[in-house]
Amino acid sequence: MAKTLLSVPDISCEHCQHAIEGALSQEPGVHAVRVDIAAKTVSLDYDPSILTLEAVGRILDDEGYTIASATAQ
Ligand SMILES: [Cu+2]
Repeated sequence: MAKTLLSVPDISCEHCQHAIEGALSQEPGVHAVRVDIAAKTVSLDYDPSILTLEAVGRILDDEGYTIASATAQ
């Protein structure tokens, strides 16, 4: 299990929160995903043997969001 904090500057409202949480929460390997609208961050608990950060980046890209940085927690 890994925890990472993703900085996603495009997050601006509840729509963004629901889009990102909805897309990631159904992904195999994701244990928990929490969007903080004010901080513009995504807190992600995931299994790196199932899901890579590169794959997370592509999923967010499909939703229209770009990860600015990822910090392991
Ligand atoms: Cu939004």
